[in-house]
Amino acid sequence: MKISQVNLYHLRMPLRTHFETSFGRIYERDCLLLEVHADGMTGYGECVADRDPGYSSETALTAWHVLRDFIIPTVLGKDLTDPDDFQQQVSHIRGHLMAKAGLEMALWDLMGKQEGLSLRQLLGSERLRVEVGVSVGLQDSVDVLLDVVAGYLESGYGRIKIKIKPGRDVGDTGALRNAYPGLRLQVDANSAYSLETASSLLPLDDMDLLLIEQPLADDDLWDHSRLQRQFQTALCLDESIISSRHARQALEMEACRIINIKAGRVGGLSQAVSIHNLCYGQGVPVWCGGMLETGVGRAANLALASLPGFSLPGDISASERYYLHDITHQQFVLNSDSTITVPDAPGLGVTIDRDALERFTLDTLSLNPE
Ligand code: OSB
Ligand code: MG
Repeated sequence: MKISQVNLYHLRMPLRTHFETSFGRIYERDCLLLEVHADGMTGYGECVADRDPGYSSETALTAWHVLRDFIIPTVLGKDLTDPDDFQQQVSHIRGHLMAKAGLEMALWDLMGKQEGLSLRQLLGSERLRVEVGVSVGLQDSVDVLLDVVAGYLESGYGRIKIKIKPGRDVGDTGALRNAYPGLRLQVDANSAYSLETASSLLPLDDMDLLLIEQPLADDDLWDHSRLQRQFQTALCLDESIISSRHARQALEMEACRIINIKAGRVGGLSQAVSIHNLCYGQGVPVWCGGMLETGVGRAANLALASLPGFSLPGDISASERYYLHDITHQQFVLNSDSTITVPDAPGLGVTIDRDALERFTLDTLSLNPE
């Protein structure tokens, strides 16, 4: 793949309803779209860094900077054999994993289009539909939460995740458990607790949860292992796992029993697959997390989640749960068995709605070889 041009788009997409986590509420979602030209073909990738450094230290603008000034200049005009070759070329750039993942996704799309294979086929997986759930943000009250969840159950979601934070944990979760005794339910704290304050979460251990996601800080594997010892319920790490090395170390120190895999967080689909392979080999369940992606990133998530080790439902909801208008022509819909069908066409299997793209674009930049 001889990279002849890369175009960057900074997008701001209005969410259908606001999304609130322990680090704040958003009404719109930023991301970058990468358009990579090589050998007369075009590949697309989504960089999931948001406007603010809440979930991650990266933002849409740090990713813009690092892509424009470091990552893209390294590969422009070069003939890359595959995504691993790309990772080698940019290995001197420390961190900025979401920025790297965005470009890597576009290379997967290009490679699939060149070879006439879908991303699912490139990754070698056979599952044609993947089980999904919905991630429900913090709501204004428990009553509103119960209403919102009732709506998603009505739509057919078979697994619910709710966001929690100190003061909005045991009460919200208990109310939901009482209302739906058999519901497949899990919670996500997005690092809102310390080892000391996390003792307030102990009542969750009797609420039959699938898992408790990322209670402590992202850089705190060790205290997660101390906390896991206090719980029967599996802890699941999201923010803390940024490579397959971290995954191995987290499992070795029993800091978690389940891992949430997000390609953006770990530097790309290739690293995401390595983490999957490590966990699959050890019988550790993984599932595919989400970053409120557009149709581009959602297509990649579906292909990733079709790998056999993804044994828990992913945070991959239907397009209409996120956006009134998405930037892909393809709209992902929920099947009646709480699954979404994995795209079939070459590469990511999506095409870009140029009118929608234009509508949501704040800034663009076109980079060409010198
Ligand atoms: O922690 O999983 C998270 C969204 C943005 C940032 C972090 C997280 C999330 C979600 C939403 O939970 C998952 C989705 O539906 O895309
Ligand atoms: Mg999470």
